[in-house]
Amino acid sequence: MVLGKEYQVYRNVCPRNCFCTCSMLSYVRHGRLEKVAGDPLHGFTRGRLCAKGYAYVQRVYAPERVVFPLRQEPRGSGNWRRISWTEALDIIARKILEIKGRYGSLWPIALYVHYGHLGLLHLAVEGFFDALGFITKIQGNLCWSAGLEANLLDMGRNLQPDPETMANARSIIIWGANPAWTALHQMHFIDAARRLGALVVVIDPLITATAAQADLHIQVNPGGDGALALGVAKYLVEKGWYEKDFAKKYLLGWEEFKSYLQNKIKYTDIYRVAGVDQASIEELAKILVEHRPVALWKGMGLQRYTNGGQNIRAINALAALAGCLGSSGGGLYYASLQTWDLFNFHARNWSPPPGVKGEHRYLPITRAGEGLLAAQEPPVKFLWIARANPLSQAPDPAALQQAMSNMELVVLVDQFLTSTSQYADLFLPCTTQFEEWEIIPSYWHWWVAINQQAISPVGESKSDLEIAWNLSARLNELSPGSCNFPTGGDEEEWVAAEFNPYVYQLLGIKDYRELLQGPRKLKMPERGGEPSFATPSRKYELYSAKARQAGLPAIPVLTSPLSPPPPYPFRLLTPHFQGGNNSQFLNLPWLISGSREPVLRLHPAIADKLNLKSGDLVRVYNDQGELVLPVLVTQRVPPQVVVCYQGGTGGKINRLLGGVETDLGKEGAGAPAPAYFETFVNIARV
Ligand SMILES: Nc1nc2c(c(=O)[nH]1)N[C@H]1C(S)=C(S)[C@@H](COP(=O)(O)OP(=O)(O)OC[C@H]3O[C@@H](n4cnc5c(=O)[nH]c(N)nc54)[C@H](O)[C@@H]3O)O[C@H]1N2
Ligand SMILES: Nc1nc2c(c(=O)[nH]1)N[C@H]1C(S)=C(S)[C@@H](COP(=O)(O)OP(=O)(O)OC[C@H]3O[C@@H](n4cnc5c(=O)[nH]c(N)nc54)[C@H](O)[C@@H]3O)O[C@H]1N2
Ligand code: SF4
Ligand SMILES: [Mo]
Repeated sequence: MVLGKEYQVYRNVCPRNCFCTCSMLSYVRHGRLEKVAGDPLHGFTRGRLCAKGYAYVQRVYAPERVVFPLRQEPRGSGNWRRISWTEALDIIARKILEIKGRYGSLWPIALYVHYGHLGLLHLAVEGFFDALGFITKIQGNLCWSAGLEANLLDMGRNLQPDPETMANARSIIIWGANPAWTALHQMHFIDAARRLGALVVVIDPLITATAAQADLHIQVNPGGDGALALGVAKYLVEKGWYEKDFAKKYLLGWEEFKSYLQNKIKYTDIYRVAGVDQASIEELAKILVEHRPVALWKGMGLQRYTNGGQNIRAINALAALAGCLGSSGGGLYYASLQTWDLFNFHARNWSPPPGVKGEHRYLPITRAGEGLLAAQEPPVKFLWIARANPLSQAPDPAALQQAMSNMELVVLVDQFLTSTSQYADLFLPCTTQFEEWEIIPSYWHWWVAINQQAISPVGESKSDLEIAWNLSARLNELSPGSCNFPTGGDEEEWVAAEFNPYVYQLLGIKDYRELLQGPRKLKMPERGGEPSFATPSRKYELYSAKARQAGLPAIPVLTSPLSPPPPYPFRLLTPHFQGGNNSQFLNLPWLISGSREPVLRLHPAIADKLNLKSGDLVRVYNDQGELVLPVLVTQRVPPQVVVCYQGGTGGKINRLLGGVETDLGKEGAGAPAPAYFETFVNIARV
């Protein structure tokens, strides 16, 4: 704690699922959070936050924030009444024990967690259920698994260079990401490179805020990126412009891939799938060769297809040929899991009581609703949802809603009555980051900051960790020895328990408390300029035996996304929105005032055909469902596509999404992710 003139100033961290993981200073007076600011000692975010970050005071004290446990009777009625924590925990503990007695198994108990908060202590929810026994788990994530698996197949891990070094690149290829909205602070390093003469290329079907600032924008067809990457690779090979020494030394399957490029794919197919011409292929090839080092960033938007994983593999292969790997200042970016895996995961790693044997039952997240409905012997009767708003964010929410309707007890831990709360029985209010201790690593940059408690919990809210302790205590009162999770503790001590000598060494500190003086940057081990791979062959695997065993193409090959079926001619893209973070923030006045959402963006040619102007209402529909939205006519969207940013419709847009899955994602995440952008709709004036 630092004493300011009038305020007490604390260090907090934004725990949202965001590349930036900003360190923030919170200003507290008379026990009340009055303002937040960026932390100037954080080298990546450099004293700044995004608009959402500055709005946190509104979030903490939002009139609609729920700060007491509630019970809804009957489920779906909206008839919520306040209950005590004692009553809430008693209902839950008794239900767990009763189910266990009835079925002789904990499989009727299901857990759905996601990325609503990225703190390590929040993983206590998983730790608690593991300490209880073997349950049903919703497996995988709704986010990035296709790209993660593609990287694992090719390179054996998900490492990336320090994103601050992007400032030293001479060209930056932003492929299917929109950092001007989704990774705001990375723009500083991109701009720094530009000031030194770097070229910025954006590859995106939409003219995004990032594309609008680029030197070159390639408006690829949705799902056509693999084709584009292979086209550029083919051209590099034909010209002899690829990295020959690198290919010889590091590429497994090089001859096979080279022969594929030279003899098996035709430019005409590439142009058709990618929607680009030869001039764009040559221009990109020249930039890769003439503006080195090249930083190539694969965004998450581009992998949300049935061929998303293959497209990432093709882009990786192009990066390998173009000398991108291991180059100083350049490199391949997607996610940094090496900075994540360093911690102890003390809160998550708990085992069942001694003598309890078995295994968890897993249901893939892409079809969670269907899976929960279909699960038998024993069926699922109890669902705990934390850090997740699946009725807004998951595909096919109708199936999940139905599954929730069939449960005996649904518990939701959140701060607001979200779309998902409609089908919950019990609402347990949780704290915000200002009301708890936490440690929140980044999946992008190399900084680590501490989150200290700045104010008392608002109302009766509790952290997810404290809820887990309290529930374990009640369970053990009712049935001693039934849960192996601790029944109490000190949050700050649990922060300390996440550290180990290696993290301390990388941070250059001896004690976590030193982080109260300011964030520190991890000194990740140098890779000595030599690229290294963690694949079975220890090489970059253009040819992946693992992929082949899984029934997938062994080398990156030309693949197409789905085509629109005749009744639904428009592809619906639902990427991430500037003013929200998934379903969060769009309830706060500052962010609502700056937002036009929800709208359906469409091209003037479609508007002309349907005689629509901005503001007119349309029905957007397909076999899954329908929804009425105002249109926004814009040249920024190509004619075959309509766009509605996700999160802004309270989940209604995801009612149009089915259970289509990405091609990759099982390895690492346990299940593929939804292929969100393989959704087709029609529109009609209302
Ligand atoms: N159509 C479409 N859908 C998508 C996507 C898309 O591109 N298009 N993207 C997908 C992606 S990439 C992602 S990551 C998912 C995100 O899906 P989710 O992770 O489910 O969504 P969020 O809205 O980030 O967070 C869920 C909830 O966590 C709550 N929360 C915040 N802090 C805490 C806490 O401390 N404890 C608890 N228990 N809860 C807390 C928030 O209030 C919020 O209601 O959405 C996916 N959905
Ligand atoms: N403001 C804000 N920031 C966020 C989030 C948020 O909701 N709002 N969410 C966070 C989370 S959970 C995530 S996963 C990340 C996501 O952040 P990003 O990696 O930026 O991913 P998306 O927003 O899904 O999509 C990025 C771009 O991909 C484009 N795209 C769609 N299809 C294709 C394609 O076939 N090829 C190519 N080349 N491009 C395509 C979209 O038009 C979009 O502009 O952002 C994080 N940061
Ligand atoms: S949402 Fe992202 S950019 Fe905004 S304050 Fe949080 S971590 Fe920073
Ligand atoms: Mo995500």
